Amino acid sequence: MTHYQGLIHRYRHRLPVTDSTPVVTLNEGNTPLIELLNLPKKIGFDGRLLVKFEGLNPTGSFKDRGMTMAVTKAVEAGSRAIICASTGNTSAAAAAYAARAGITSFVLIPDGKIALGKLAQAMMHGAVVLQIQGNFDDGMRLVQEISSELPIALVNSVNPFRLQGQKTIAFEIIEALGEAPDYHVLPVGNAGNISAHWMGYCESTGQETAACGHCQGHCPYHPAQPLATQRPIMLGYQASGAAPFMRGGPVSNPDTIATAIRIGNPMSWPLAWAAVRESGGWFDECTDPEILEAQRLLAQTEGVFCEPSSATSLAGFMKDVKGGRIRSGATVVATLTGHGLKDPDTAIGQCVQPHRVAAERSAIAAIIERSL
Ligand code: AN7
Repeated sequence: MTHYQGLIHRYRHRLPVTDSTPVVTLNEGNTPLIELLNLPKKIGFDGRLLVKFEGLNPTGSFKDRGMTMAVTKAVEAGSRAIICASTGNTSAAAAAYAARAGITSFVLIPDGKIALGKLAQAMMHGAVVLQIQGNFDDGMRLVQEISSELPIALVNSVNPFRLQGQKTIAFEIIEALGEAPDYHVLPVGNAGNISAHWMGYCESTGQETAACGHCQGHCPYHPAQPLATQRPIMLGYQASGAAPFMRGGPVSNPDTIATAIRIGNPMSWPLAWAAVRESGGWFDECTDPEILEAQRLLAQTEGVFCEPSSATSLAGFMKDVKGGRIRSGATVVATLTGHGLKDPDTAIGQCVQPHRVAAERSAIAAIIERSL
């Protein structure tokens, strides 16, 4: 077969798999890198701004990159069940890849605090859904305890195979641009993704990173020749109500409308700090109104609909452009981590509501004339 078959097939020489590994894939990865044409002008940025639209993965988020690896390795090791805690997207991906593999998935989600589309996905793919009376951090603690006692594979990003899959985003960006960008901006929740991006960029330039020391020996996968000459400056943005990296330690009652990143005690704390420190970058935070504003601006000026958490990358970037912290003329890539359709409630709640109008030509024409 010659058609695209997912990131494990595409990058098998740079991932911890062998020819006999039973690959579980939904053809994830290979997402579009879209250059923004209108938004940069609007915010007064004179460089290039491109978005890597991870919302176009099979379950609508970047989690599919990690989940193809985690479930593949779980099946290879003989697991019949997987478990995760999730703010929504991990549970959707875990449920889908478990269905694909024919194994059982258990997902712990915070009661009432996950977007509707994600809940629908976990249920539809047949996961055993446990809505806990607690937040993501409580769920994370519980799944670590349970997976250490029962024969169930833990597929949160503390599983090193998750980051191995997610690092492939950097490979795709370098291939598309012919070089790494000057800056890479992304939202930070549990902090696995920023760590994985950095691992991918470091491997592509042949450089070592703290992440190598934590992936259980699975990153001697540097290509023979470096594929890029530079690594980007990594900028990680959090929601103000859930910003442990800004507070210097865990936050006990995280809250934000961007429910995907409603996380107070990120698991990849040291790796994320290493990414920011080694790249000369920084963390910053955005308020909920700033996040929603960025989500709307992107949707309405570029036709790209991401979920609120994903828009945190643009909200933060816009703030840093305004503050003069971004070099003039730079090439910037923003990861849009999930699709806007995941969270229809938040989208509908912040937009101009539909006109309610009689099914009559004159009434409709009147509204059109007013809006032209
Ligand atoms: C859309 O699904 O943690 O910093 O349990 O869904 O790697 O955690 C989701 C995280 C950003 C943050 N954007 O990434 C989960 C979960 C979206 C997300 C993040 C998430 P990390």
